Amino acid sequence: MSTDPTTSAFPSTVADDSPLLIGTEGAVRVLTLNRPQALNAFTTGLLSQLRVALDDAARDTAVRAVLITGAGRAFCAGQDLSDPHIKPEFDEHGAVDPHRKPKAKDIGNLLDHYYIPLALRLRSMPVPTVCAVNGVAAGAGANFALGCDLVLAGQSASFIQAFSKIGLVPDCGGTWLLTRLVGRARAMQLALLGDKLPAADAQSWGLIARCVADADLASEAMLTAQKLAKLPTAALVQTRQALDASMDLEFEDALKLEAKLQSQLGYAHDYLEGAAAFLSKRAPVFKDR
Ligand code: T3D
Repeated sequence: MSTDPTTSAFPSTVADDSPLLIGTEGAVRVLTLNRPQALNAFTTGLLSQLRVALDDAARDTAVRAVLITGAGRAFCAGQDLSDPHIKPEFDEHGAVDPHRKPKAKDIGNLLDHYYIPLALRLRSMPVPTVCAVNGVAAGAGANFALGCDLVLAGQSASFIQAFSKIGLVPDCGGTWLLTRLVGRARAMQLALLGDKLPAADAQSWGLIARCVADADLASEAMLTAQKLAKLPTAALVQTRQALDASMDLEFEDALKLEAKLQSQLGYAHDYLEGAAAFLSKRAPVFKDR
């Protein structure tokens, strides 16, 4: 992965100074957060562009996997705290003026209008998603990464639930994701203390799929995305839905959901192709989405 703060490891079809770089390699759409001077922190502009880019990838039937990463030394430092949409009022010493009632800015509105639609869009993508975490992922940046289907991180990357340090609760799905990924005890430790969790520990805790050498991250993430792109997309996406749903289901209801999904998939091209290819000892060509 690139450590040059001005470049990305992947090609892009948009201007180099755009906050979101968009590229395509085969059937993989690559989205690169590109505000390296602010560690790719989310502005409302970047959040909007990201959502539009995910919508485009979802609509484009040639896209069979999405790979998301960051330019420069960080993946994403979460919400840009200098964004005028949320920046609190300070006095000249950088302190909130106790004599002046701060003008209220409802952070919940920011979540309603930007983060919630983005997190829902990511989690409902009709193709698998891979995140290549190339450096620190903090706050909403960490939870956006963890919302992807497969998360790979470079060995120098880290995950920080930075919210408690600024008086907030984990958002962008953090409360839901953390408890499911690492259990309540570790979720509480991450969320309350806000300490940095190195990528190797994130892997051993089960927070992410894999920690790889920094130099291998871009190629490993692309290899993973290309591999996913060749697999039966509809089955992969329904697997995501079934695994997520299973956390709230009784065992028997999970069995019934599996049967319902198999009923649908069993009539689809990809299953017929997969079974036929296996029996005739050839490679399958999947195309359902
Ligand atoms: O409105 C709401 O807040 C609701 C939404 C909440 C969602 C959230 O994501 S809340 C959490 C927001 N994020 C944070 O609190 C993390 C803040 N950043 C950090 O703690 C540190 O920057 C890191 C641990 C991520 C990295 O530390 P380090 O030492 O490697 O880098 P640095 O020197 O702190 O940062 C480098 C530059 O990026 C620096 O700018 P400068 O001084 O070189 O001009 C720094 O200000 C800028 N930067 C880093 N994080 C943010 C940021 N600028 C704006 N917003 C940021 N979040």
